[in-house]
Amino acid sequence: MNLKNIFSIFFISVCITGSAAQEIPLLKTSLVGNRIVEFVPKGFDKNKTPSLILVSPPNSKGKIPSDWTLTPKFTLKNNNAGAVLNLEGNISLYGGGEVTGPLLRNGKSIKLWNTDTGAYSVEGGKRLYQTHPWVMGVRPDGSAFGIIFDSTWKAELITNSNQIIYNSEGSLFKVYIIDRKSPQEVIKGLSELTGTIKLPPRWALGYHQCRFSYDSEKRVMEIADTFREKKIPCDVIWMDIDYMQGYRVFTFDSIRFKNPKVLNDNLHKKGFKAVYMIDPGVKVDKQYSVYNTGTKNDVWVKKNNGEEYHGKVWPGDCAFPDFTNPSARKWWGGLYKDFLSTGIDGVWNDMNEPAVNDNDFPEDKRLGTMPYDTPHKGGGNLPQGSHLLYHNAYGRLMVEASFEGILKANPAKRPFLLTRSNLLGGQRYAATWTGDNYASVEHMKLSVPMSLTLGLSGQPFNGPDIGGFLGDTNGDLWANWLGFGAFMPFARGHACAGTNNKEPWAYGEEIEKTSRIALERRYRLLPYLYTLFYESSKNGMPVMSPVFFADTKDPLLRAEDQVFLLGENLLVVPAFAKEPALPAGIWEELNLIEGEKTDKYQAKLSIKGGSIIPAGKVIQNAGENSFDPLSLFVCLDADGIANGKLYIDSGDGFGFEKGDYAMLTFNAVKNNDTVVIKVSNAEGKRNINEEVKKINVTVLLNGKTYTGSGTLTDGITIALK
Ligand code: NBV
Repeated sequence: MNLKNIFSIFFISVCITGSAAQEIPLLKTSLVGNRIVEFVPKGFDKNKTPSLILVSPPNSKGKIPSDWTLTPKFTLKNNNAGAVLNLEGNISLYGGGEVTGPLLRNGKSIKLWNTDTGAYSVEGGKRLYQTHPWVMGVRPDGSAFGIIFDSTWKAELITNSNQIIYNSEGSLFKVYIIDRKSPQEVIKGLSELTGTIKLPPRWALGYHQCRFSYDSEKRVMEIADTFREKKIPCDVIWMDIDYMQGYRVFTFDSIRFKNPKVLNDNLHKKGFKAVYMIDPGVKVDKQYSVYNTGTKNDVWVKKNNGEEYHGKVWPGDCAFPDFTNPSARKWWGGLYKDFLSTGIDGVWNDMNEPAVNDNDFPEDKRLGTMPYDTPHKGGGNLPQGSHLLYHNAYGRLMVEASFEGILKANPAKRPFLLTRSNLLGGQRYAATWTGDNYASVEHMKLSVPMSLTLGLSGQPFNGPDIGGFLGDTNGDLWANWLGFGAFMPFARGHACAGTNNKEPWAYGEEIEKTSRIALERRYRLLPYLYTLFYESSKNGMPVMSPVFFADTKDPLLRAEDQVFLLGENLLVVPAFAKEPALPAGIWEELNLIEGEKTDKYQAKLSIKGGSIIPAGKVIQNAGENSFDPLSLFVCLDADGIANGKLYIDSGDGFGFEKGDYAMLTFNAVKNNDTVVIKVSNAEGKRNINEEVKKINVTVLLNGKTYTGSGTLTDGITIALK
């Protein structure tokens, strides 16, 4: 070993631990995808650190490219494995999944230990509900790389400007590095390893209204009726824990939610869907069938002495399914059949860090979850292991079980599942929201980088509790938040028990009008949004992207996290944004709804030169026909050309997998004083002649608009005068 090596080992050791750590040599390095390399340290044992992040173990695909430069160093200190990637040059760092703080992650550290953290208060916001051991680096030339630490052990992730450090409290793990020409290509690589979202039902892209809790069937219908009376678009009403009988999961309160089938039918008649909460904790109650069948099927997490582990949650003492065990997952999934047969459309898995209330323990004994040495059974590909290994995967394994059960119960429908806890790769099973935020301007602003970072960490289907969950919300905060929250991938208003009413009409007439405009704008853009979700389900690209995606070489955009892009062609500038760094080039303001321009709360929207954005008409829920007529907004590039896409299918079910969809492509070319727009039905077998009859086109050019209309087949010519 030469002096240089000795120095580097010493340097790594001191940087990681403050005291000496042993460097572990590499056992194997293989190319496992297009510029994706797998690194396996000597001594790695999949029975100690199973992979729960990747879709499946990747196969070796030939030689590592000769220009490959990135190699992690593995370390072990007191049997705790770590890895470090040394960085050269000026690298912008992103990722880490669910994080507080800015989009640009240089000089940050987070704790990977899923935690119920109201108002993001635990450890100053460094520890949240989810685990994403993933960092992406973007070089000055716009090329990028990403690193996955394939481990679920309790850990810390440090993103220094010259090093990415991952220190776990468990055994050795594999590392994957993707090194490609752009951040977009790196995100695609992440999805090649960890999977993509499944295409959600179209209704899930509408606006969702929630509260902890709408506490009776009557109250739920009052809320639903008010949306329709006031003509404020909305697709979903959510049932939080109060619908349950004494907080027992899979039951309904015998007085206040006596007839869930009737309630759900009534909601459906008015064009709403119903989503209900299910927590992992099952009340220990020998009169309760879920507890009894769980016991019979031997599904509960047990302590080292073989007794059932019990922890307090809403219903009091609870037993917890051991989701590491395939038969426990199957049993859990099976519970959804009867439950969903009441007409429930979607499911919300909460408290699945898992969160346990141990406030009656002495302060130094409080963990907020199971003791770390609690054993989990494993089974199938998963070894037996401690809670320290499986805690960060508990929510992810729960949503796998829920997803499979929901799909089995309703095989002809696309599952919609929302989860609070998850793991990198868990986007394969569930959408997410950013937990219990606070009704403050600070948390409103924070919701943008939080959502962006989740999108850069493989989870495009996410959003915050719009308006803020904890604390009272005033009209000004609500309107500001909804003004841009209406363009986030998951758009749901939510409120904690004991706080003020937070529906769009709760703050008086002016804010009600603002809310209607904001949501009408979202609903007009549903065709574009749905197309983005379809593409994301294919290639893993975020739906909501950072503005540096518009020009990956522009250093001024790297830290911008007030404004964001929807897809790559629509810029959203929230009303709160102060001197944001905006991408250069042609961007034309897009107006969709009368009155939006003079409303101080609405985000400003602009279309990128060279693109065509498809839009629908204002509808009250996503089940209505949006394309009567279809609108196209055209913004030409400097050469007078623009292109766009529109994905159309039935909105639910799996017909699209057999070709029942249409992918339209639009192409606009300017010749002297006219713009000619051609539509082609590029992919799919769906006949859309009845759905899309008339097309209205608006060309946006130098701040002016030119309009005209046509049909699918004729092509459209717009005169620029
Ligand atoms: O089920 C009640 C709440 C829910 O509304 C919220 O969205 C979750 O994040 N839940 C947490 C339990 C505790 C709330 C104080």
